[in-house]
Amino acid sequence: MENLIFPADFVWGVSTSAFQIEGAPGEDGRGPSIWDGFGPEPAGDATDHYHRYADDVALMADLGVDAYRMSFAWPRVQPGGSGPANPRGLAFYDRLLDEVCAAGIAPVGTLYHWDLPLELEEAGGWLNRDTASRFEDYAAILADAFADRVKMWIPLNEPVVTTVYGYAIGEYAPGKALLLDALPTAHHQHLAHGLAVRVLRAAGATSVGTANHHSPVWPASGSEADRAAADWLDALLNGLFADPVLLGRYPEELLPYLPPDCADDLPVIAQPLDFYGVNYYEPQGAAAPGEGNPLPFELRPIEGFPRTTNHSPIVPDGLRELLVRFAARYELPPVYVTENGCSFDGVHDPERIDFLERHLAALRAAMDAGVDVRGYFVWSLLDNFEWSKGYAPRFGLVHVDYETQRRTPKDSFAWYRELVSR
Ligand code: GBH
Repeated sequence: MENLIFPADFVWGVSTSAFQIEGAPGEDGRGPSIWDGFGPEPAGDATDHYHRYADDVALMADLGVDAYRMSFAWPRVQPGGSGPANPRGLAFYDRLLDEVCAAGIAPVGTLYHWDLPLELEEAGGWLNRDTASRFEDYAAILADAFADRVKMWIPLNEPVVTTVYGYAIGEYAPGKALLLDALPTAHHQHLAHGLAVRVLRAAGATSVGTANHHSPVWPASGSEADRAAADWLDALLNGLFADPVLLGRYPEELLPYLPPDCADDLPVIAQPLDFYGVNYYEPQGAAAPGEGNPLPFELRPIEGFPRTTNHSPIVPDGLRELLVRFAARYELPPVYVTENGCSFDGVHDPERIDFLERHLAALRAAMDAGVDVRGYFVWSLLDNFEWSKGYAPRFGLVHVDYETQRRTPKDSFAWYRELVSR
């Protein structure tokens, strides 16, 4: 830890998302979302944060973090995804934000972390351009209600994951396997982002950014064909989600898969941001497509690194590589790592401490190379519902016993507390 020297005003935080922790699916008028009942293990009560939020804020106060990144559940705020706000849904976030602020912690609010109101999915979800307009209305409700307390705003979490896992391969809700026909969902999410940025600013929000998932893409070999495949996958996973926002254009090779008039929306999409939030977990391998593969690439696992219980290769330097590359390619606003973390079992979790330590050293190296990084958020405060993987992977600094909902801070919690207090 001694080597991890960060600026005095560096923002230390933790991240969560509504659906992964709240539970209380039918309470106070919350509508159904695409994730209710999706996947092999339903979320059910999750960590019951909806009722235990005060305990969880107390844990964060004890942890000593500067900021808390959470998300609002759209189906609590607008049960069917449109129309007037549900006052009881807003009241929960009102109580939560007051509690967070009273603890001296800055709330960072994500408007959308994947729990789309089911009614909107039935109308086409993110394949439907109109969902972006619905999102604009939703953003206006949250902006009016909470711009006085939320310090940093993030319209959408990881639109790449919605496009790829939700609509292209169907591992995540809504479970569509459209392959490259999923790409219009990227454009509609970008439009939703841009419309929300405008609405948030109009309501007085002074810090609006992103939480984009990015991965360095590594070719399986030095061959021309593998490198071309890696470039294509890089355009899909990184360029498609960063270029429109930061450069005001789409990667050339993806234009055939996007709505024909998408360029008209780029001025709304490319509004200047106050920060660029990056979620980093692991690099992605790519190789030239084999016989019969309709895609221009093939995914390859990254070999030669230790893995988490969720089978992610642990590659701390990928974070430095990614940030340095981004800073060279784009004129970035201040950067925040809005998520980074790992799944390991047990309350004694030296593996997580090692993971965080090494990723922070890589982050420090990126800063030494000139990248303007202002903060870092651990994914996650609590063990929680890990989407299609259910409750098996444990990402928390705090252990949750799902039988009793008892919270137990892990060794990594004590380690992070020490780090952020220096
Ligand atoms: C983040 O996604 C999410 O923002 C967060 O909600 C999540 O809990 C966290 O990572 C930890 O995973 O093998 O089909 O189950 C990171 C990107 C993309 C990583 C999908 C896991 C596995 C898909 N994620 N991937 S699957």
